[in-house]
Amino acid sequence: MKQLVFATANANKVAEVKMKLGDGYDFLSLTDIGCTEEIPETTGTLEGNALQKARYVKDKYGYDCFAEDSGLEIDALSNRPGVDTAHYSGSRDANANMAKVLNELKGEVQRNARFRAVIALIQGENEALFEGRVDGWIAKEMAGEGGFGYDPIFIPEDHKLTFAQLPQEIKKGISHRSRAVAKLVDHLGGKKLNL
Ligand code: ITT
Repeated sequence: MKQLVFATANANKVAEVKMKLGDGYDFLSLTDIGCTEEIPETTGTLEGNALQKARYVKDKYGYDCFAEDSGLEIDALSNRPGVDTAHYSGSRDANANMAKVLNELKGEVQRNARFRAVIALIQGENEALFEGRVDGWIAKEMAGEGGFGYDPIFIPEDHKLTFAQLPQEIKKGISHRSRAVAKLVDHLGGKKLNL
């Protein structure tokens, strides 16, 4: 069975992708290959960062792999936090990050936003990118306990509740990550990954 590394240190991403995929490839985590250092993300775009993470693993460890970079883009904030989503407040604390966004949008009626995910896949010499997005808007306050990151303040279109309030099965069906992963699976010839 072909081996493929998912180059992420974010256990929530692994859990969400796991829910989405079945068997077909032998999936390895960064821990499995002994990669415990922080992988640089310095390019300034989701596409660039996803490729940077995947290339790092391919170059340093030799494995075929895929990496994902994702972010929240808010229209009224000129698409911020974008690549800075993970540490927008200066830390990775989700409550502090959401509080900063809510504060910046105080009194703002135009609250349109989207989550975007870009997956970079490297197999041998070949590189490919897959994008997924979900449109929605930013709630007035945090609500819900499910999910992770900014889920308590993101209401996906066609819904009235945040990603943290909605059943995770619903998030799985429409999320930016699920949509990008669906394209990845298609590209791999419909073969599913064994996570
Ligand atoms: P890796 O780089 O190791 O994959 P990371 O958490 O640093 O993990 P990113 O640089 O891609 O990942 O940052 C994306 C951030 O966007 C993430 O930390 C969350 O704060 C937020 N985010 C991404 N997907 C999300 C989702 O489905 N729900 C809520 N927040 C999300």
